[in-house]
Amino acid sequence: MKVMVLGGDGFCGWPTALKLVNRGHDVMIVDNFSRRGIDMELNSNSLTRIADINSRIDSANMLIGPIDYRFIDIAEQYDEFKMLVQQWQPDTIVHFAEQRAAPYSMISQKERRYTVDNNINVTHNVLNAIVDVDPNIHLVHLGTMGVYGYSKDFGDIPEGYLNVKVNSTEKDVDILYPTNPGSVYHMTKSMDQLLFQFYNKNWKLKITDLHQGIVWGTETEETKMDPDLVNRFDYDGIYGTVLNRFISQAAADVPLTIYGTGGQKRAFIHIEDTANCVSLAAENPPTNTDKVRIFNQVSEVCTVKELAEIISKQYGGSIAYHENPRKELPANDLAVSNEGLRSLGFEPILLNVSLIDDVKFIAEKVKGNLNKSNVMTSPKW
Ligand code: USQ
Repeated sequence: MKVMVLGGDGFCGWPTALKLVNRGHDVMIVDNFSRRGIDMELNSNSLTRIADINSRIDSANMLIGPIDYRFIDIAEQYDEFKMLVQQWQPDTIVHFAEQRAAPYSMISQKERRYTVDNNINVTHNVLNAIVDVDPNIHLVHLGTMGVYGYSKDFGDIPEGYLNVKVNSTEKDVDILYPTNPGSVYHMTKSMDQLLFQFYNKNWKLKITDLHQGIVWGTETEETKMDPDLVNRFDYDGIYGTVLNRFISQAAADVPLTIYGTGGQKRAFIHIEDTANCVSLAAENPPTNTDKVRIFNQVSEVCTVKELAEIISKQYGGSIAYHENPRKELPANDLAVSNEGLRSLGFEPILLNVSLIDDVKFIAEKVKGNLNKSNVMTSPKW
């Protein structure tokens, strides 16, 4: 299969592109390196050293299989992107090309507008290129659990659609789950859903939207193969996700930073599973186009406090409670279905001490790169 991976230089995109190559697919990465640019803008850095794209591509071609890349800013360069799709003729487009940090999207009007302009334009341009070039291309999009909000107000979180009974007609219908985003970033993923719904209704596009939980870990089978294939590891207050932050904090003797009570329950997934789940979704396109196919890409749920306690018990680090910079429930219950991906063969990797040990090992090796002044950089909203 020919798979185009948009945003294939990023934290989830790169290991997924490598996984797809390793599973025998022909891969083309399209990226504008905005994530690398934001590192410079924020004066932040990946804990691991990440090779430039040419070295990454050379190493992957030598050790794994056929992979190429093109520099295109899809939000701004529609014609160039459409021409590439026309020339390269992908069977599947995997779309990671969005600004993905909630804190970044809440810094100021500049970042709020960038996040909306970039994310919505990229999604809309990709949909248009598919309509214009070949409506049979399967689009696999990386969405987020954050579109649902994090509560049990409507019971366990289903996969995209909520079954409701309409009072006036007493009919049962499936509606797109009412969105409840907690940041401008999460709001853009909620808006993506409407774009998908319309393009599916009007042009019968084949779309899979993967609502992913919080990713942890940094390495996959493929990124371990060569220093030039190493993945990023964010620890800062803007791009670092909570468990990776705790692990790197424990390695660098920084007290673990719980925001608020730590009662926030979230869904988690290991980076290896991200790559595997996207591959499964790409290899098993929807068999009908009656509606957008939505899967929850998550392994398990856990509170922030539980995570901190696991890390602190294992590695002896202390815990510090900080005033929560975010507007979110101080504590919540959450239960999530992941039946769709399981039905395709997904067997989740669960949080376990040996895996956390692996990540801690890396964090230990590179802890010299941790800039303590980047740990508490989240904006308040
Ligand atoms: N948190 C802490 N301490 C920290 C950092 C975070 O207590 O040092 C708490 C936050 O307040 C929040 C939870 O941990 O309640 C998760 O925060 P996070 O920064 O790990 O994750 P989030 O901002 O929700 O975003 C991440 C990814 C995003 C993805 C989302 C999936 O950056 O791309 O869409 O996870 S989900 O959270 O399921 O919506």
